[in-house]
Amino acid sequence: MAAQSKSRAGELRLWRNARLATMAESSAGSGVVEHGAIAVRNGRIIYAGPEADMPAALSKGAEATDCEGRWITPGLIDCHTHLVHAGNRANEFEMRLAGATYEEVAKAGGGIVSSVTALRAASEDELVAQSLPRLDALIAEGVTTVEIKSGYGLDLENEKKSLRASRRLGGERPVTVRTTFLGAHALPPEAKGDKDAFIDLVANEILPAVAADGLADAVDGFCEGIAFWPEQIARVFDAAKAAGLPVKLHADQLSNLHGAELAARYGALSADHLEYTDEAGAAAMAKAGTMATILPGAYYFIRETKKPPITLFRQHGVRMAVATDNNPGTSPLTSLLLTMNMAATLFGLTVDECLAGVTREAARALGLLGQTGTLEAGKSADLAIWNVERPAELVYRMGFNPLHARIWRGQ
Ligand code: DI6
Ligand code: FE
Repeated sequence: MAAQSKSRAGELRLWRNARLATMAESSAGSGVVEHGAIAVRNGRIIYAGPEADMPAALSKGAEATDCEGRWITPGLIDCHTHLVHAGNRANEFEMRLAGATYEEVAKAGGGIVSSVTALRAASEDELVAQSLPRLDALIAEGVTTVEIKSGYGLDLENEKKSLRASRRLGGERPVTVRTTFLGAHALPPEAKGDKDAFIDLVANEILPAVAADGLADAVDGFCEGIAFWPEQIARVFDAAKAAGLPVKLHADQLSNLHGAELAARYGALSADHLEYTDEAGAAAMAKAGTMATILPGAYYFIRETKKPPITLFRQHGVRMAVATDNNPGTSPLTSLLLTMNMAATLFGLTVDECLAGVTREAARALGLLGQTGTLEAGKSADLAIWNVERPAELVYRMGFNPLHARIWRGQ
């Protein structure tokens, strides 16, 4: 990797003597190429396949890197995070370990509202500074694309601040950031218990303003008894449609409010969590092409016992992505590698499902499959190069990072 500093965007670059897990849809399993090479020009893959079959013209004059037999996967994609937040809730964690209930924690000023208070008090610069170490932890494990939600601002000014901070993170580091507006996340204190009035504010004022400023790539909501009812989420989704933004949903995490069907009805990119989703929900998602985003970190951290219906998703052909759900309350997790291990160990996903879940399927869940997520000609050269004997090791280990190098858009 010595020649990296000399490279320029317009130059032809080559990674050779590598083993590839292309994750291409057309291939079986992980799309393994044993003696592989990847050629890149202007930040795009122009060839990925057997080194012996590569057109000779592609290697002429190329700046070549000998990968010494290492594995290359697509750069990892974390398609569901609340990474931009202020402070943390370790105190709440400690209280719960000491036996406090959620209500007691909430009464002591804990819960989601404490994160809202902290975010409102933080400047945009502080938010960026506090969020960078979390982003860096993801990047250190080969992440090249990350989705970041708002939802701790809960008024126009603070939601915009949160989304601007997310966009800025993409300028601070070599990583693709996609932002999601999650105004319907929780009820802020000033709403005084009036969920309908707050949803009106989100749908009629905050969302259109955020969309007009180009601050959001998608719209999300939290459909749950402790958050918002399906009819309320539907009003937010109608506003998203009017603004031309795709939707996704926190659905059926703690109870079955038929969030999966709601997401499907709106043609959502994904429905996420899904622990309490039933067969009708899985069938509706399959029919609509709405994906499942599996979030084992939150399941683990809140010690949930009901698992998402993975078998039903497979039977109905619902595609599955896997993500950290990084957030201060229910998933303070910044390792996509550990998340894969959890998805396999806790939910029984196969190695191929885990790897696809953080690459190809995560790209699909963000509407980015045309740009990234697999090692195929035409895509952005987002690569992760690993010191492993086989890709299964990426899922198998816990708390070990075998990343050798990470390439984002060819650099
Ligand atoms: N589901 C969750 O698990 C988190 N948000 C959501 O919609 C919780 C976020 C928090 O407690 O801060
Ligand atoms: Fe979440």
